[in-house]
Amino acid sequence: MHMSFRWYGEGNDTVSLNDIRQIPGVETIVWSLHHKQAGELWEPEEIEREMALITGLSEAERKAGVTKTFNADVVESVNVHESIKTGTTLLGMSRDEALDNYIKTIENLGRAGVKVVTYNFMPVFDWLRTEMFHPCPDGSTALYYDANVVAQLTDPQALVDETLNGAGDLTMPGWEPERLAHLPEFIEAYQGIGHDEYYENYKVFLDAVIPTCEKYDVKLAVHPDDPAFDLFGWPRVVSSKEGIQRVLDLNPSPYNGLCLCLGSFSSRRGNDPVDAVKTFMDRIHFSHVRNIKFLDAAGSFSEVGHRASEGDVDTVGIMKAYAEAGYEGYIRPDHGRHLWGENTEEGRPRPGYGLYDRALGIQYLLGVWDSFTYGDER
Ligand code: CS2
Ligand code: MN
Repeated sequence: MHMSFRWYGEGNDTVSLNDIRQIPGVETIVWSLHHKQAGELWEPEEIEREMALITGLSEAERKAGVTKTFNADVVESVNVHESIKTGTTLLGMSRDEALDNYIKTIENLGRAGVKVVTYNFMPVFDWLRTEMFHPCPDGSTALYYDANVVAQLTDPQALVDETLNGAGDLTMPGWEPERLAHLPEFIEAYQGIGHDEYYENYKVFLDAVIPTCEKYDVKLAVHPDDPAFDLFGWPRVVSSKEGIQRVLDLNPSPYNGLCLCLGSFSSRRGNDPVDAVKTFMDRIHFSHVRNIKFLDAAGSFSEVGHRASEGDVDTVGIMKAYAEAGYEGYIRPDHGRHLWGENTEEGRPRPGYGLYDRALGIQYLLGVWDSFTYGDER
């Protein structure tokens, strides 16, 4: 197993590579070219530049005697253009053009040595929360989902206007103001697309991309829907055990795999994360391990610390299942709470992506892992 940490890049993250270096056990930096829009081609030079930054050391670090380095094996995410998900031409891009750019991007990443490419297949938006800095009982803040608020809203624009106080304050990926400006076009493009049609479009994507993944040894890893149920009447198809199985069956190549995010998966009542790990082990290339706590019958939840007893996700059972299977893929803690001065007005981190709670999460996950593997790996 390779422990990893997500980093948003120089000047784009409140956490530095040097901070991450000091967290015991981190081998891999999970990265992306965050300025790229869905559908855009990633050029070899920009890929190499970012990877060199991640895998190298600065002059100052070298002088100070630092020797620990990272690999840049995992990309999260290369986002999928809406034309691919809807099977139409959207925002001036045809499905074929978007597929072509995706395929070339995989080739460029593979040539540069990247092993896993994560993506999601959620309609229009990435993850959704109703609050980014919700106060927790211990004085920290965390990402929060109020199911009652969402239930009262009929369309995403209302969520933006009424709950998130206007697009200017949005910090969720996929909810950028430029994207929201096209909401009417998205709504129209998704007319008539139910779950079956969506799986068909998904298959077109996989069948187009997987041969290149095989050729360049890049494993494709889908992140479950977050939260794991339909929103605004749009189909979400990576939300349950059955849905995931269907996605894996769309293209049976082992390169068609999962970034199994157990926090996202567990947001759907009845989903069993430990069972999912055991069931899909052979196709899990990357995994996010984190915890959430349900707050009411409607399914509202708060994100909580990684320890199993903090919430409803059995993070010990998850790590035990990985350890017993001799899992050789990548794991990262996912969102953390904001601690120890991270939740002040000045210098707030990207929601969920502060340093401290993710560092604590790593130490917990590694502690659990070691308790099941100690002796085997020495
Ligand atoms: C991530 C997702 O921050 C997060 O919640 O887990 O944004 C994830 O990176 C994407 O859905 C994968 O494409
Ligand atoms: Mn995740």
